[in-house]
Amino acid sequence: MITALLACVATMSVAHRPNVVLIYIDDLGYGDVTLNGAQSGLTPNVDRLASQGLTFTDAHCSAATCTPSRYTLLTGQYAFRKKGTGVAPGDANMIIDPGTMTIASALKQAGYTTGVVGKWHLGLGEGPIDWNGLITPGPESIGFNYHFLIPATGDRVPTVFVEQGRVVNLDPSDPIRVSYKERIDESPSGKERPDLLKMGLTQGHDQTIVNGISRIGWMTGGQSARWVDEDIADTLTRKAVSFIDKNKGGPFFLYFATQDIHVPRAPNKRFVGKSGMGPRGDAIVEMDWIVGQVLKTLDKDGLTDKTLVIFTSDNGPVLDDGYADQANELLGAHKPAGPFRAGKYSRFEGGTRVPMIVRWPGFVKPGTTTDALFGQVDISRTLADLAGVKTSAQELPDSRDALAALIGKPALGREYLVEEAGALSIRVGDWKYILPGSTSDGLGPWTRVQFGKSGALYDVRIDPGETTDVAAQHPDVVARLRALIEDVKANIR
Ligand code: NG6
Ligand code: CA
Repeated sequence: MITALLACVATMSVAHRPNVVLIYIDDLGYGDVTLNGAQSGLTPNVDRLASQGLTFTDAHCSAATCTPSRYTLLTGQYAFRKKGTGVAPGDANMIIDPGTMTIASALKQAGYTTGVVGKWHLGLGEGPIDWNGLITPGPESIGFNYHFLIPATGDRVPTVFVEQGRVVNLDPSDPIRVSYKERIDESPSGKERPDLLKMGLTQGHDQTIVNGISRIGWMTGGQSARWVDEDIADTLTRKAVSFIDKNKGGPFFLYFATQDIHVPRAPNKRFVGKSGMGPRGDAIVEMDWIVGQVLKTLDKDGLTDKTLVIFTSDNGPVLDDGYADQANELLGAHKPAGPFRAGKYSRFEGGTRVPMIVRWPGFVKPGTTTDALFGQVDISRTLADLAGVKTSAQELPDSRDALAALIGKPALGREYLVEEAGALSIRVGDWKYILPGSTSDGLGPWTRVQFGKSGALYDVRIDPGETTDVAAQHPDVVARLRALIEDVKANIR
């Protein structure tokens, strides 16, 4: 009797405290995976994950660029409530205040071992950062037991990894200095010596050259610590796999944020030429390999059945993002945003509607699809509640428990969802309303569209590509959605 009871309690706690692996891809568009229309064979591992899990057709990241999207993901607070959450420079200070409740600190409270591997882009330290000493506060101050980071992005200095607060492979006799204000680098810049570059530029990215690729920002020293872009996927994957192996006793939370498929797109030579679409497509193939390695590790460690895997992206797709890597020229029939308009940087659906798959054997029915409106803002509270952590209303303030939607139980999804790209738009059911102003259009930051004083209204069910503005026909809907945006901005609902 007692044994049966204990067994039952044990099953429950396993059920309610699954390991969690959150695979967060950078700049991956809705249409960049085969299951959403990309060429067959491009993403076999993502397809496998989908065949074992639940695919979302209407899931959204919280903003159309990296920093605000990640800020919201981790803190459950809309980035527009917090100053300084725009795309962060490589020497930005910690944007999330130490001690803030996050997915990591919530799960840590529940007894999880927590780790982040990959792109951070949420700032580090406090005041001028000394890259040669212990860099703190960092992820440890918001609940991560372990971190191995790209501090900002692949295209921003410093081009080094930071593990547990220290630059990896740093030779103390060759200290690192970083500046985003003045030139400190005496070696030729990307602007001066384009002939030294293996990848040309279209915009920006013309300062310090590292590994034949020029970057945003100035950096000197740290030669032995500088990464080789073509090896980043291997390095990050090794770290993620070893975190899983070490913590297989569980429960653990791994936030694995890839550099792929962000610029500079420099996949390992194993993947070069594999997509027929040049570096951007090959980076998708590399990204898919990474996913495969994670799934393989879970299988090998016997963790597949006890692990909730979430696969998604931080913002929509972009083609030319500042490097001349032929993303446009070699695109062919591929549609990075699927049927949706625009991509990264945009308030159109392509900016935030991203691929999302959830796998959790026994709880999520394999090979299913949901059209529920889902916002990544809800991931933090959903996981905290799942782990049984009590949080106050001030913590994870904009995040709601969306477990039913996350595991594909009949659920309506969010009744409204805000989409941030500087200014806001909102989805309510099939309505999509964009406030007056302008936003980026197309698959890059280069072209913009200006809205009239009523903004723009679309019915995304019949017009997923947001081609026909029906604001003039529905002034009542415009007024209602506009008021709702104002209310969300002013109040925590
Ligand atoms: C832009 C960069 C772009 C990319 C982006 C951030 C230029 C011209 N463009 O400023 O390349 O780094 O910032 O992308 O420098 S994100 O996905 O991290 O938000
Ligand atoms: Ca991004």
